[in-house]
Amino acid sequence: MARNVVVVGAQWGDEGKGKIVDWLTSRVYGVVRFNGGNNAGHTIVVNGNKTVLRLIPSGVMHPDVQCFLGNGVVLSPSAFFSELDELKKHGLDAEDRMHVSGNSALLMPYHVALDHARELNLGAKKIGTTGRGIGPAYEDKVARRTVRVADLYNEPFFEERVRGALDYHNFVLKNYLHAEPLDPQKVIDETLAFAPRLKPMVTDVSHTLNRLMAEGRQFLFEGAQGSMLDIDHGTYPFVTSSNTVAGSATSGAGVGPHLINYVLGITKAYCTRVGAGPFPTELTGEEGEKIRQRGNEFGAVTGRPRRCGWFDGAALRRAVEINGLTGLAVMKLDVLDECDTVRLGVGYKKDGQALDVMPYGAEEVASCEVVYEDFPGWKQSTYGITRWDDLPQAARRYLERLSEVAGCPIAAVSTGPDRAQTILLH
Ligand code: 2SA
Ligand code: MG
Repeated sequence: MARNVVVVGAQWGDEGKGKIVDWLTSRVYGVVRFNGGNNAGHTIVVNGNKTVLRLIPSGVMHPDVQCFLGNGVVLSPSAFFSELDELKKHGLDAEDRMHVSGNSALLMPYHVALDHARELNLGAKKIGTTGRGIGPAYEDKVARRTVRVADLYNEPFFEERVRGALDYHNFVLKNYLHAEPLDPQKVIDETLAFAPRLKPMVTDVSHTLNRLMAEGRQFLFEGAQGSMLDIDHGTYPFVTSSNTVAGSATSGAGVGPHLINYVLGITKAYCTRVGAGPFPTELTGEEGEKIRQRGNEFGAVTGRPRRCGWFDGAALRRAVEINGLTGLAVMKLDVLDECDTVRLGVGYKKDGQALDVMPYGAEEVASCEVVYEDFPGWKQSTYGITRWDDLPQAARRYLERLSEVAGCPIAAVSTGPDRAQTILLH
């Protein structure tokens, strides 16, 4: 595979990016996070102990790999350090391999308070956020009201900015959201307490990456969430608050698009979503429950059961276009092993019109009807298969059609959680 690779989720998140990133990391010098914050999550096993990575790039498991958090990330210092401490507790000290952009917006305690209060106020109309303050943190950044990592080292400026932001947010919390306001001094003191520990990691990530790439070092850009949660291209307003598409690897890390050589889209052989919003191929009955149990589909950060359904070709075609996917990694094929029939969404119908790509906007998507093609189940185990030719013929047919509908070649198929349980195609 090519030098610098961007890995993105091609669905609604939780496609299994962690496994692929971990697997590709052995070839690279560094792994870069460029969007989102501690709303991402995947479970890893460190020295036999299960732990969840949220903010720290999945590549951290490889002992020599450098980890970068680019300017596009919203950084909660408390979440960041508790994650580092958790890793350390399990025998992985990764602190000296962390590089954090001074331009990253800080995710502050008031962002978390706002996220919670808003969801409560929305009631039945809530987005189903992860409650980590991600939306409010990005809002502050775009409103030019935020504090950034580098501001921690200019205390008078930091204080003034936090007081200014809290003046505004406390008013909203108290009068509009009927929630408790926060004490500015407490927020300032608590956040500044993280500054000394963070200092050695603060870097000009953009310049560092450019320099190292010019020296021929290879990097992997690890996207968080999925394409259908992209703030612009996703099922708005049921989306996250950052751009999750591959293009944001460049703006969120400060490198040019010419430095990206391959865009790998991760998709499951079926589909899941957490939180509210349209999901045309959703299975609400027993069949969905079977996939949830077999696929262990529960959120890594919040533990929420994920909604499960069939593969959605119209959504994937959209993902192929908005990311410019070079190849697909199809994950968790084995979860479908026991299905009598496997259904593949090949497009939508809306008002009698055929659509081959998911339309924009939640309302539009919700009004679509899915067009399916049915495939006979293979009814045999694909678990752990490592060669394409060893797959049952029915499974190969299904995957070939999936690739055709998506409009993108399959680069890899995953048949189990282990690194080795992977079929490589090119
Ligand atoms: P937010 O918190 O503002 O980003 O939520 C907005 C929407 O984005 C969805 N979202 C996610 N969907 C799937 N996985 C995510 N990360 C965790 C994981 C989720 C978890 O990897 O398992 O543990 O529940 C993630 N992060 C955000 C979210 O559900 C909202 O629909
Ligand atoms: Mg996840």
